[in-house]
Amino acid sequence: MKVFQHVQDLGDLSTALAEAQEVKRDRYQWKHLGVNKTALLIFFNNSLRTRLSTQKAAMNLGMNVIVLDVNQGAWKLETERGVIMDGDKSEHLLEAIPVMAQYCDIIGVRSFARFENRQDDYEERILNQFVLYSGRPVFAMETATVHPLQVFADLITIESHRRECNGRPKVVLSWAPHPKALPQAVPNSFAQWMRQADVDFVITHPEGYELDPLFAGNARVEYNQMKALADADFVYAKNWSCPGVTRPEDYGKVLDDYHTMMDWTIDQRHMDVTRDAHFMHCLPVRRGMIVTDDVIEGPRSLVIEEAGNREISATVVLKRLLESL
Ligand code: AN0
Ligand code: CP
Repeated sequence: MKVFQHVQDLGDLSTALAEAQEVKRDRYQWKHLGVNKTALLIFFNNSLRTRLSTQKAAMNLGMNVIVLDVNQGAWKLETERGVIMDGDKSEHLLEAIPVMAQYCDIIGVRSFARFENRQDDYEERILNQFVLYSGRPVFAMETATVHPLQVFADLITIESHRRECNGRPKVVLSWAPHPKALPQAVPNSFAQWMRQADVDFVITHPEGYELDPLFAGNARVEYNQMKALADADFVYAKNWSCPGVTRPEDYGKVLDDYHTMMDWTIDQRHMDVTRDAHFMHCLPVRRGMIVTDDVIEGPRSLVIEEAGNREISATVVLKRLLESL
């Protein structure tokens, strides 16, 4: 595997899930693979989980790790070609990428959607430049449109609770309110991966938040949140801004004042219509907006387990990338 961005990059998903189980059994068994190999983790945006779990995964595999926060300490990077660089940016990404590649064997990139131009975001212009100009295997640590390490961990989490469900699990991705515009990376990837998984998948969101069919395909959408949640086994809450599928001019916008959308916050009233569902969220989460304190703290909440499985998903992915060197 030279690039990790989409579910297809892993090949057969059940093989990858079996590999995750093998990692869980003993996460240090491939310690020899990464000896004298260096992972460079590049963050254009903040992170707690991705930063820590990916470093831990690299260490599990015996790798060295370098972490770079581009906006703190490095030169500000220009990403557009053809500009006269007379502003605050001292270096161009097109020099920075091959330079950074000199010092590592594998590169992870976190670069969120910028919401300036839908096409630039959905073409993954930043990630693709790393793929093109680094000559190294590259993996997404949440890019403009995807967050595969997160949803791989989420799927590992769902798999380990599958047996508690009565038959094929019903997994509901529910939009929830948030005061600021957030990317579509998590719901895009979640939809893409759930469509490949052995689950009954339903998406619920207010009208106007339709995910790009590139990721959601023909997944079932139920606009009535309570109807969607009925008999759910897993409730995966997440906010996302307008994907701009039907109205490109709304891309990246919060369509309604969040004060008017607080019915969508996952509280016990929502959980009561489910089949005693597990609550899931990728974190970080805003309590009182996305979910109430009692639900996230309750016995059915899986949020800490999901975060723990980030180390597992990252170990599988880095192992696959190391094997390709
Ligand atoms: C980010 C997002 O929604 O994409 C990261 C989630 C893993 N969340 C925030 O910026 C709060
Ligand atoms: N879930 C997740 O990716 O968290 P961070 O943004 O803290 O890395």
